[in-house]
Amino acid sequence: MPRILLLGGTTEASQLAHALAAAGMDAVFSYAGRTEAPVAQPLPTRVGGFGGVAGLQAWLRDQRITHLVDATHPFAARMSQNAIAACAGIGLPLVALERPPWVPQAGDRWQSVPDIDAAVAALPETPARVFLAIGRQNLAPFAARPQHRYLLRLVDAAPDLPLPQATVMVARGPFTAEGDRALMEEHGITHVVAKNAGGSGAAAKLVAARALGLPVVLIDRPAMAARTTVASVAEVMDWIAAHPADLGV
Ligand code: 3Y8
Ligand code: NAP
Repeated sequence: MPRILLLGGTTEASQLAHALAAAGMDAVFSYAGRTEAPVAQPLPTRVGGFGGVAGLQAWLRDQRITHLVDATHPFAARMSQNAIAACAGIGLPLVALERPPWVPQAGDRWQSVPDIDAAVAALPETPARVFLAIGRQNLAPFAARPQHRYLLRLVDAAPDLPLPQATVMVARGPFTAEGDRALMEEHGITHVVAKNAGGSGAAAKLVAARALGLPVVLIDRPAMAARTTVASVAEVMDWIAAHPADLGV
């Protein structure tokens, strides 16, 4: 009987949680605890870190987990690397549910950059009005460019932000292109900075930027070690079926 750990925090993870619950599977959903009130899931849910690779391995053993599904965000690189190392160390099957990166379409004015620091360097010297829709964890490097007016969108209100000219919008995705276009027009946005998250939940600002003819600084996702990866909930369900739990070991 499979017992699955689902590392969540994305739209696809929530979709998979519903599929596992509907199938009556024995599964545990895991959040990092980054937000005050994460969306409730239809599975037993744990919140918080495991304590690195060793902590994850101990938890997997104690909980008699037979399969690990990593459905975390493409920028949750440390969690994914830890899952790869933990599962390799104890011979546990691992699959990643990962959405493909966004690719530019006609009308897109994207500048792809490898990381946050390159995104900061890509902004102009002259003061701009920047929609910084990358969450809260990576704001500090932008303090090197205090001349810009930043519009920040965060899941939870955050005290003492590192940016002198920042307007904060507290909102949780998924977002709509119409809503993001209105927001960007209202704030006279001249530049958008985003992570190449893929998926549908964060794509709205790219559609809005295209419609408004705005430049987008798009941060490539971090490199990831080799692992089995699928792109749909159905493929995860097939993978679980194709990897029966070792009987009694
Ligand atoms: C805690 C769980 C679901 C999952 C929904 C997806 C879509 C909406 C869009 C913008 C971009 C951003 C951010 C974003 C989106 C989905 C998905 C996605 C981007 C929640 C959630 C958790 C988090 C953590 C949060 C980070 C932040 C990133 C905001 C829940 C709502 C910018 C990523 O304030 C903070 O500290 C926020 C931290 C990590 C990135 C960062 O580095 O700051 N996600 N987001 C998860 C946990 O504790 O394990 O609270 O319900 C989940 C979702 N956020 O069930 O439908 O699948 O991508 N999340 C990015 O893509 O750039 C917002 O504003 O346009
Ligand atoms: P990260 O930097 O890769 O992970 C840092 C540490 O946080 C991990 O080593 C682990 O702690 C803990 N952690 C991360 N995800 C976890 C999970 N699902 N369950 C339990 N512990 C977790 O992660 P992050 O980028 O901060 O992302 C945190 C969460 O937000 C993830 O669930 C991710 O899917 C979600 N999210 C992130 C982004 C983003 O842009 N980064 C966007 C949308 C959603 P230990 O080492 O102690 O185990």
